Amino acid sequence: MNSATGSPLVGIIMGSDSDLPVMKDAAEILKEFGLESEVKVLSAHRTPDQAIEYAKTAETNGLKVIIAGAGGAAHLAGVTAGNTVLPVIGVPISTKALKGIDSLLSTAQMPPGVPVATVAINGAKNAGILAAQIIAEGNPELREKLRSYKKKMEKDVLAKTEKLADIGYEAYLNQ
Ligand code: RP5
Repeated sequence: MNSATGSPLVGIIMGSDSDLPVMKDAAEILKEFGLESEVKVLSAHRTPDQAIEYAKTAETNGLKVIIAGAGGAAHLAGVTAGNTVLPVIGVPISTKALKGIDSLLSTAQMPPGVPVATVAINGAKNAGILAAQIIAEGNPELREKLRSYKKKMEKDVLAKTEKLADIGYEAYLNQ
């Protein structure tokens, strides 16, 4: 939340509600870091006026980062980036026909001057973490939460490698 306005700092938008099972990962990880987000379905193709309006008003509405997910001819992140100076993180959504390669290329291959920070196909969790890292600039408490998150990942992996060494790979696979 923006402590001055009480409004969310991150906007999570997606081209269809069919993207929600992936995009919810961004909202969930942001919540883990204590950041509220607003979640909306807005399409660059089906609701172009509303998608552009959202991007144009995002800054005055108190948002700091926008995460935009779409699949196929995935133009939502790009159109959003073209209409705001806020950082835009693009999430290419996996597709039936081309497994999300179409989404990845159409999200990432932006023209010079209009960047979209593109994460992996279905990488909504990383989009949320990246948004938190952007917001953490000048926010030592949030920085600390991000540091602890990384520390926990390290601990978890080291515990796994220790167990693997203890019991061997065959027992590890059968556990
Ligand atoms: C894109 O088309 C959406 O982002 C979604 O990934 C894809 C399919 O949309 P639906 O037909 O499921 O609504 O615009």
